[in-house]
Amino acid sequence: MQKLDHYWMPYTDNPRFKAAPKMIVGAKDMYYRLADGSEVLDGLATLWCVNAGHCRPKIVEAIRKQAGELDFAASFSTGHPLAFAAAERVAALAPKGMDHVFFTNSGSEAVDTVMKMAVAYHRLRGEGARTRFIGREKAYHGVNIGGMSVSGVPVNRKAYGGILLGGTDHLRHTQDLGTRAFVRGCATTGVELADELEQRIVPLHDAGNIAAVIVEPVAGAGGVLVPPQGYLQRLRDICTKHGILLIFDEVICGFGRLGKPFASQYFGVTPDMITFAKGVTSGSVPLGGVIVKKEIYDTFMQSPGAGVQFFHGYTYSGHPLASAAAIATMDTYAEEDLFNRPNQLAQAFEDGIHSFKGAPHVIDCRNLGLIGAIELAPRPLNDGTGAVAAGARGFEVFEKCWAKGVFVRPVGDNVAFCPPLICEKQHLDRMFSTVAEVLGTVA
Ligand code: PXG
Ligand code: PLP
Repeated sequence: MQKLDHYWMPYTDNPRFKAAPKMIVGAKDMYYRLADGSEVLDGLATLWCVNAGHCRPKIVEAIRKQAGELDFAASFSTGHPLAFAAAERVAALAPKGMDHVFFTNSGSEAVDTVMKMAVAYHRLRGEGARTRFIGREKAYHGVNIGGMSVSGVPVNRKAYGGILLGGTDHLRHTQDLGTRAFVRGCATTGVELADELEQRIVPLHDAGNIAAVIVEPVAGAGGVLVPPQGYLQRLRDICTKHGILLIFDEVICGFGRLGKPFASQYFGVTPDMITFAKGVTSGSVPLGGVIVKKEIYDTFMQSPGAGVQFFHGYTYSGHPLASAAAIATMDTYAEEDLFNRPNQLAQAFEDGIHSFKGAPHVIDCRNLGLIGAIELAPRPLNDGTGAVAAGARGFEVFEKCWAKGVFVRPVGDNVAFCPPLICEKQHLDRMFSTVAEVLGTVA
């Protein structure tokens, strides 16, 4: 029996895992392979990443080849062709006018990078007072200090209160179980929630002190919250009016999740900066980054004084293996027309998600493109105080589905669905029917 003591697992109940390990030893396309040879259907593209499916031949081959040819060359004052080629490919998919790409190794690094870029950009333009950031309740922007500070999932923040950035505020989230539960796609009500930016935030902080507003177009790890119709456009309009940068954190939405390369194109709203990660390599090698408008890049390049224009970068920014993986991943997306899969499967996916209306414990169903969630009422503790065991039902669904060979992710008491874009209707059917079976057994 392998020793499990030494690995401190991220975002995991370590003793619980180590007592009954869910150990994955291989993967192919839509499935994991476990040590006993059994298979588990991947209903969440692992961690919302593996959009092209697992171990796809072109991606595997590109990584193998690159490892033998150029294992590592840095991007600090030296370069290698693949990083430039990867940036060109990402820029080609990005919304029109967003054509410069800075690489990081993760989404968390992308978010802290975009925050530093935003502050430095304003400073270069003589607006050095613009240092505040506006995030949103229930947002997930990674775990580094900047991203955590603009995030809005309380459990991810509470232990670190003293080191959260001071200059932040949060818009309300857009969920309303009272009036907008069980809505298919974007709700027709709720656009006015964006007005909080202009009515409360701007007067309170003064526009001249605000660097940027950061939002996930569809919030992912906070429970899959779909924006009301017109909401993102209204945020865009208010930001433009007040000289505030708008950042879309597309770490989950990017690379085809909504049936377009980026959510920005799906919603027809162009931000100033986009963060991405995950799907850019279909999870095969860590990679993330920031895409910016030409005007932002040009402002840095035209900054006075010789030398480095942006004092920021990671040792592994633009790593050759990650660059090779990204190029092969984008080839795979294009060759298989995978960004169109959400459009082809949207109705089946939506019907599957909303078939849970009326199922035990289900208080909301939400979906857009190939991302969705059902929300369960938290389990009451029945101790006379009205307290609940938050997340217990969600976790039980995850464990029971795993035992039946289907992986879906609990985020609190939400059960999230985000299958690889290569999935077929039969995979959706299996995923939803397994969850339905399991829900009937959850106390
Ligand atoms: N922004 C968004 C919108 C994300 O979804 C990050 C930033 C951070 O990316 P990295 O690569 O640093 O993890 C994410 C990542 C979950 C879960 O609980 C979600 C994410 C990561 C890990 C777990 O479902 N999203
Ligand atoms: N800590 C030390 C001591 C380092 O030398 C470096 C990078 O040179 C870092 C942290 C940052 O590491 P990375 O560039 O991989 O983010």
